[in-house]
Amino acid sequence: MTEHHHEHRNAYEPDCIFCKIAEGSIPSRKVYGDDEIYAFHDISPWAPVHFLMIPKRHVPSMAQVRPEDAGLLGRMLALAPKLALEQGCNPYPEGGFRIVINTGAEGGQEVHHLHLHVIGGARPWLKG
Ligand code: DGP
Repeated sequence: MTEHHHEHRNAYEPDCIFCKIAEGSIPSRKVYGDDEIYAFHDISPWAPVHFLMIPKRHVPSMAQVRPEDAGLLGRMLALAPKLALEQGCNPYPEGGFRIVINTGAEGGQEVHHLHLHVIGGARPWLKG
């Protein structure tokens, strides 16, 4: 992937796999969808519950987030607990979940379309 793709925040990036998942041209196991947010099961889960939440609009990472994105990010975070319970996470406080946003190479980001990992259903695990 070139710098071009890391910097641009167009509505749709044709080379982005999560843009294709959001529009349905790459299949995924849907958890949730609305006008601006899509959620789907991670293809290689780290725990019994592991889904990803993405903005449908292409934002490469947290590094490109702007003040005008605060509402969208807030809606994603506010939605996560409801989806986590629906997907089988146990209730707080005995259960719960973890939300992870890998950002950039040193943050462990592999797919350059902003995504929240929502992970639970078991005691702590770490990636890798
Ligand atoms: P990250 O390292 O935060 O960029 O994690 C990317 C995650 O995306 C990783 O856990 C695997 C998942 N993933 C990658 N490609 C696909 C795909 O085509 N479909 C699904 N469902 N998940 C994918």
